[in-house]
Amino acid sequence: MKKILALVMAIMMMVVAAGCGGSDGKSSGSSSAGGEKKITMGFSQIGAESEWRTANTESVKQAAKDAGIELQFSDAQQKQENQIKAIRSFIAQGVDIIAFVPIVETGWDTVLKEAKDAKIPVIVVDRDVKVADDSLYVAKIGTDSVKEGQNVFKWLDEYMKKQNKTPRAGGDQFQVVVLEGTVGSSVAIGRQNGFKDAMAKSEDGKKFNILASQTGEFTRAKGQEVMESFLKSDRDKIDVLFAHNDDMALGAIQAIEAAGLQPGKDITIISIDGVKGIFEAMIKGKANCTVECNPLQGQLLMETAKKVLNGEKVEKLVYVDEGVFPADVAEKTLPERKY
Ligand code: GYE
Repeated sequence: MKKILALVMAIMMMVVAAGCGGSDGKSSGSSSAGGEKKITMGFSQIGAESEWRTANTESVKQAAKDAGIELQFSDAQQKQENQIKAIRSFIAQGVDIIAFVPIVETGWDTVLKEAKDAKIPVIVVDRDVKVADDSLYVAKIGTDSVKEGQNVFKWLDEYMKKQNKTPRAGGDQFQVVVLEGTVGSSVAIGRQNGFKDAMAKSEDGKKFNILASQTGEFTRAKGQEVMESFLKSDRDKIDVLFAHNDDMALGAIQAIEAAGLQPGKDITIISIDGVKGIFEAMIKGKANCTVECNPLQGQLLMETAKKVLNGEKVEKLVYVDEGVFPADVAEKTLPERKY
C-alpha cells in the first residue's frame, strides 16, 4: 500500500514538474492571452482645433498602447454628425467599449441608446453630455469647466486690485471682452457661466462689464479674427480679454499688436488650458494668466475601461486635477509643463 502511494506521489510530482517545465514563457503566455482577449476601444475625438486637443489625442493614443488596448481612433473634424456615424460604426463592428468627446452637449440620446441596446458600455471623455437617462453612459472623465470660469474671475478681480488698474476709457467699470469656445459645447457653457456667476456673487462684480462676447470656436485663427472685430468697435475701451482657451488668446494677441496696443499691459489677458504656447507668451509679458485644464486623461480612461469590462464599480464622474498659473511663475513652470 505504502509503495503504491509513494509511486502515485512520485508520478504526480513528475507530472507537476513536467507541467512547470512546459509552461515556460511561451505556453503560459499563450494560455493567459487566450483567456484574456485583447480589449478593443472605439474612440471618437472631435478634431484638432487646439494645442490642448493635440495633447489630449496623444495622451489617449499613448495610454491605449501602454494598456495593451486596441484603439479604433476616429476624427470627427468638428462635426457631431461624424461622431454619431463613428459611434454607429463602432457598434456595428462590435467593439468592447466606446469612448468619445462630445463636441456639443445635446443630441446624443438616440445613438447612446443604440450602444446600450448592443450592450457596449460608453465612457464620456473631456466634455459633458446632457441626456435624459444617465445610465446611457457608465462614466465621465474630464475637467470642471464651471470651476475654471470661476477661477478666471477670482484671479482677474484680485489682479486688477493688486495692479491698481483703472478703466482705460474712464468711468468706474472695467470693460471685458470674451472669446467663447464652440457654441453648444459643455465647456464653453460652463466656463461662461462660472465666470458670470463668480462675477455676480462677488462684491467687486459691479466693477466689471462684459462689453462683448462671441465665439472664436476654440481656434487661433478665429480668435484673431473676432478680436480684430472687437478692436474695430472698441479699441480704446477694452481693459480685459477672457478667452475660453489659450489658442484663441494667442490669436487675439496678434490682433491686439496689429491694432497698436500692448497685450498683457493695455489689455489684461487671461485664458484657460495651460498649453506651452501661452506660457511662452506670458514670459514675454504678452499674457497675464492661464487657468489649467488638464488634457492628460488617457491613462485614467484606459484604467476605467478595464474596470468597467471587469464588472468592477467605477465612479460616475471623475475630474482630473488642475491649477492656476499667473505670468510671474511662467518662466519657472514652463520646463515642467507636459503639454
Ligand atoms: O479647453 C480647448 C479645446 O474641451 C476642455 O477644447 C476642452 C477644450 C479646451 O479645444 O482648447
